[in-house]
Amino acid sequence: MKRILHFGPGNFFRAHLAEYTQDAGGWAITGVSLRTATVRDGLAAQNFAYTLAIQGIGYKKISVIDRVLVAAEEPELVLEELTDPDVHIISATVTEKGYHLNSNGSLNLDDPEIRHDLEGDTPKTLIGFLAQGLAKRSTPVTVMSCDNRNANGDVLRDAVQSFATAAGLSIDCEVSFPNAMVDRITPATTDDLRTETQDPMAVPCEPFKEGVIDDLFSADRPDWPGAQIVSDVGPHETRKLRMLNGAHSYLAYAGTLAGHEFVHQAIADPSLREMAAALMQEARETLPEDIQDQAAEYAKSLIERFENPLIRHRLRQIAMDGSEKLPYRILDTMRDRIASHEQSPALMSALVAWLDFCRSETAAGRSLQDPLGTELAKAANDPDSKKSLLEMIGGADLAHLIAE
Ligand code: CS2
Repeated sequence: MKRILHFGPGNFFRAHLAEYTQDAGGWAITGVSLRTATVRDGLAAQNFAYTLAIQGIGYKKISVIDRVLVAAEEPELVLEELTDPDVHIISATVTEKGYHLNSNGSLNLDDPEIRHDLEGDTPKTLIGFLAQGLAKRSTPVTVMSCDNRNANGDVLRDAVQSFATAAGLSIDCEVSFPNAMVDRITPATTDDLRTETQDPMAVPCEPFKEGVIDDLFSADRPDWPGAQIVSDVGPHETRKLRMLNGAHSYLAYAGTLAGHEFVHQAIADPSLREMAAALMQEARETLPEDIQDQAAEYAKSLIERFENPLIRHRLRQIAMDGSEKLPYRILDTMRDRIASHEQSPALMSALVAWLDFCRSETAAGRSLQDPLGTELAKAANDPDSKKSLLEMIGGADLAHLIAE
């Protein structure tokens, strides 16, 4: 049977690519957890099947995954899978920080985990595994990033290539890295859901889902029902990252500061709602003209999706890893607007909300859940914390716009 080898079999993947692939039929998925055995052990205890709890619609059994490997325990097996001719797609949802990039989007060769992978025999990171595995592979394969990043496929291709160059590896098999835009709001599983479904591995998600992928497959792919295979994902990706994720990040920081816990509570707060809608409008105006009209409907539907009280999406879950998310959710949008001489009051409030969030969490003695957490907390204590914090996310050029 044809296979997808997927790195990062967490909730988002289990609510998105896994369901799409099951619906396509005829394919199986091997999951790879890089570090912990939690997902493998949980799924193995129930023959790898789990309940997708589509909030407001019902339950669906997903049984397309038939194996999960834990890279930290069995790296050799993972490397073997990477060369398996039955594997036609290697996909990944390892979150933004799983790519170990610099703020300019290139691979951070000084990152301790990347250094480990360059120096040792057995890798720990997605990038290390891909470079080593592809160097040993001889049949064509598609490597598909499903993480929230601009040009996620291009970025992954460049990161793998720089790793290979630094490690003296040569990748000779035919391989493509399509860009992909993936969307489905998928919060963390709660104990209530586990009890309600009698399934410790259940995954909650909203009914809406969207997947748009570049038509750039080096090997076979499932016929994913509803997915759009297009010649350029770029505009779809920018729409989603700037409008949905940008507004999400604003609500996460401003909403937490205002004392809310969930997205549906923050969006019901009139001043936050108004600002989130204004941010979507500012983001929308930076999109290519041919999708601006469609984006007006999209903004309306986003507000409705955020309002859904059944999706108990914690603001603090979205607030995590801001240093990785803000550059392309907020900063790039602001820069595009500056270039066309437009003001960005709503995007600015999102940035200020992040600055205030970093400062107030640090003042309260809570650590920031962010790969740069320690450095951000230090910067938050600086007398000129605005400048120091913005510098850390590559946003020093925008500091003069923010009054204190
Ligand atoms: C969220 C996303 O956690 C976050 O940062 O903005 O996970 C969001 O829910 C998804 O991108 C929706 O597709």
